[in-house]
Amino acid sequence: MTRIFSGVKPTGHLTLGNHLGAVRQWVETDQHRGDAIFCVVDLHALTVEHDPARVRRLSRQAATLLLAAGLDPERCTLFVQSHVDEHTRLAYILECTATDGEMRRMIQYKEKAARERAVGGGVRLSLLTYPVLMAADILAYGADEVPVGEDQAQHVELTRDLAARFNQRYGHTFTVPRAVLPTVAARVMDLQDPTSKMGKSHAETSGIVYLLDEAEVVRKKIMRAVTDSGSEVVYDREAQPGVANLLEILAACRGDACKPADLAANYSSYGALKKDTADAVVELLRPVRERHAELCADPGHVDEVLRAGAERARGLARPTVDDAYRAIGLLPAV
Ligand code: AQP
Repeated sequence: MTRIFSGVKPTGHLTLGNHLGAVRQWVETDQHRGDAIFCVVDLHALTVEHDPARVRRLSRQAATLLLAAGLDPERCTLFVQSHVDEHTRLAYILECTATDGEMRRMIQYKEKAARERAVGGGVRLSLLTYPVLMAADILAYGADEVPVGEDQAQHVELTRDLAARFNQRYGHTFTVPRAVLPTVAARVMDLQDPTSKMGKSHAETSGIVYLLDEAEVVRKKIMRAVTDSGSEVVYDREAQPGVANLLEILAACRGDACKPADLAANYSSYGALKKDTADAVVELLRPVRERHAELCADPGHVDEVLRAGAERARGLARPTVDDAYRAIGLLPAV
């Protein structure tokens, strides 16, 4: 059975980008077709300036939202990264396999380090090494596939390199995984700045649709989306990034067979496109918000899902991590 692993980090409230780029595939496809493991990767949220109480709150909210979006604990494993020590145990071993040059080439590191420097903060060492922890998250479970948005593809590529290098040096230990990107909306852009990714930790929030935004807020944000200087609706990511972003969002809401370029032919004005996109997003998110409210009324259920998920995850990860310790030359504990 295909083993699937992916995660979401509690650095902010989950966005439409997280949903269309990753979570929806987990819910609609991945949990039905393989042994799917999903994780709230809370350790990754400590790599930038953070508020401890907020990270704790957002970790619970992320887990609750994943269940609200439709992850079914009978069909998949859901847990919090810091509840399973194997991730950090393996990360150190992989740090001994990676080079600092590889880490410094990571696009997210360059962007986030620049952001931290711009606000006068130091850059945490963990921001540099975070892709190695992500590799450990994936390799500990022998994942074959990693369903992610486009922004994470480079990190999965690094994971593949590290797994292959370790196997070649120390003997076959890890499955070499592959990234699986959605066919549309692999990179949902900010509605106010359609040349930047819609990111949950961005300070300026008017271009970001959050899964928990009220319907009216969602409508307002989409109706005010920056469009382009022409008036024709065409799908061209370079020349018309704002319109292309709306077409991708609408196509993704309508389903896999729907293509942004085909949709463009139905519109002669930006206003009509925005209205249909707003309607589609509101309908997509309505059940998620409703289910989230129900789950918030039953926190014991979420706790139990996370406890059982961590227990299963530990059992799966431990043998692989023990193998890696032995292979790299560490004396097994007796
Ligand atoms: N804008 C996006 N479009 C498509 N997919 C996206 N993802 C994130 N943003 C978009 C995908 O969502 C999954 C979970 O993301 P993450 O929690 O690992 O965070 P991230 O990739 O670093 O992006 P965020 O959500 O914008 O967080 P911050 O602002 O903290 O960097 C991943 O599969 C990701 O590709």
